[in-house]
Amino acid sequence: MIIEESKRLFERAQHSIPGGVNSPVRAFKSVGGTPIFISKAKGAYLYDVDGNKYIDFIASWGPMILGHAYDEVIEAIQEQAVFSTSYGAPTELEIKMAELIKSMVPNVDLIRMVSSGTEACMSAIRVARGYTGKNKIVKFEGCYHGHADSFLVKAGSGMATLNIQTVPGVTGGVANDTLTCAYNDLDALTQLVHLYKGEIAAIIIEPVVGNMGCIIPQQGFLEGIRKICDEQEIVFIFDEVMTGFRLSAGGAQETLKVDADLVTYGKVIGGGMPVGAFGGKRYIMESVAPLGNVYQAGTLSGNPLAMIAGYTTLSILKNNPGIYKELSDKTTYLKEGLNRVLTAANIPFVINQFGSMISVHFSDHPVNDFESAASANNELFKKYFHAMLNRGIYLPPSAFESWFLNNALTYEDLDKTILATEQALREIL
Ligand code: KE4
Repeated sequence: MIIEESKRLFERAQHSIPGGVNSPVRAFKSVGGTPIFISKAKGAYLYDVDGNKYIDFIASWGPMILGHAYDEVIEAIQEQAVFSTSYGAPTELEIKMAELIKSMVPNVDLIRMVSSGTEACMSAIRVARGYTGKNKIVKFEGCYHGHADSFLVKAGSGMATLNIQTVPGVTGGVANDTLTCAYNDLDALTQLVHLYKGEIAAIIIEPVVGNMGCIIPQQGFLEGIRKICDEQEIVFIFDEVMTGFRLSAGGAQETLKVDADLVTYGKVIGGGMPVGAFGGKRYIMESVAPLGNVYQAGTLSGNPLAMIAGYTTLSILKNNPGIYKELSDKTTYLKEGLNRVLTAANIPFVINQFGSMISVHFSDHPVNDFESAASANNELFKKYFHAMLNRGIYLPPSAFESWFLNNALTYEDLDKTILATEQALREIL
């Protein structure tokens, strides 16, 4: 693969942008090599600045569930743009968006638009603290809820990728109010909640994890947290930035049949434009300004261009629920093919899949929490990543990320990915 122009651009970028990228996971720092600079994308394919074509398994880290440059979405953005890109005043489009979301997901009476998943999660935590009058939150090791200070404690995604365990600039005061516990360990959580009885405002979780690779909640885990939150008057927050509108129209609440008190969204909700949202039960959301005193705001929140991209994307998903079965079937087909070639290579591996989320771990043990994800052979993953990239398959550049399928992928693309894996394993083992 010739990537001379990407190399030139990466060198130039580092003179003006920290690390040459606007988000650390894009820098290939954990897998090594030069990040690929993209020139355009269509459907399931990315095209880099050297003219190379890739089958895309990142989908912009989740948003591009319909595939890139989906005609209806692009046309909607083009039509809206001529009426200006932002007003800073309410519009009917924001009401339609809120009503559409409420028609798709359970337990959301009121919802507030923001511009990123970080903002959504940061705001949800503040609402939980303001509503309960309690300070501490619980997050799970390896889960990632964006880069707000409270969450940068034993987080996944880029922090795990770069092995950053504590972040300079996050004060001890903030970190002390963030308690952590291993994912899938209900006993440890029960003890933690007992130890801090009366102090915990919220428990926030990725109901299906994407930021340690894909990790699935064990039977009874989420239900057990729901029970603890009911008994201890703790706000249960589902961070559905990844799972929302991806696992099903109703997201993880619908798919896993567990109710959250507050839910956060991002990624798919904006169809690739900057949109996040937090919402939930009216008696909690009524704390949010200007109704209540929990202040939260945003210049570009609900701007018409982002709204029309999200509204069009969600409408397509709502009106074509078969997309979810198509995506899940394609992911299962991919899993079965990868399972076949990885078994034939006679190496330890685990494939975790849930709906259209999937990850491959070179591990001789189950991967069901951060410790087991971190103890996999991630050096081998780095070699696998590059061997696949050189064959035109663009995987997430980290073992601590879920792969995301988009519905523009064909079974021929999946066969190419399975064959590339077989060839890559011959090369690297
Ligand atoms: P953003 O602020 O990046 O829109 O969303 C933060 C966030 C919150 N919650 C979950 C479950 C998330 O996965 C994310 C962001 N995910 C990462 C990838 N794992 C975004 C990619 C990046 O950081 O560039």
